[in-house]
Amino acid sequence: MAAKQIFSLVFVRNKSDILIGMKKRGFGQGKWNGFGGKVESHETILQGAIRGLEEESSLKAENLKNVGILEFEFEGSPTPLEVHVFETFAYTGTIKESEDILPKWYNLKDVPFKNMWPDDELWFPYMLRGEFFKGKFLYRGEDTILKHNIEVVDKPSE
Ligand code: 8OG
Repeated sequence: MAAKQIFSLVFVRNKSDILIGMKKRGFGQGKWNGFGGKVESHETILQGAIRGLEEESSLKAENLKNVGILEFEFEGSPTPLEVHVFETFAYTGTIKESEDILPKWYNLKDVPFKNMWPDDELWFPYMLRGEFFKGKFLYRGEDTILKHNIEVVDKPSE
């Protein structure tokens, strides 16, 4: 199996709402998701998360908190993805649409799970409860989960 690819995924929150973005092109096109992307080899995961949020929304995060880890395998692909999920309630800047992403606030009661990665609906409740989670998913294509497991684990030390 090839080395994992490391990704960041950042959600900006307030008490009742969450900021997500519609991916306009590339991997995950047409889906609402948090912000982020591949972590570069010269940066820490946290630095990658801060950069990914800024590139895709123009917001600068303060106090990013790691809330969970997701592992994805795709049938037929030798390279698993490891996605480090963060949230922040504190940020500066003004939200801007980028070439790749259209950002939008959603009330937590109206999160558009039907137009998101299918795994999100399964682990969002852990994030919203503040339980550090570790999820593993085996996908067929971008729409079918063949196998999954989610558990609450101790948060790794930073
Ligand atoms: O750079 P790019 O936007 O292509 O990075 C992909 C982003 O999508 C990155 O933030 C990690 C995230 N991501 C996956 N798979 C899944 C998934 O199943 N659910 C969610 N919510 N995000 C995912 O790569």
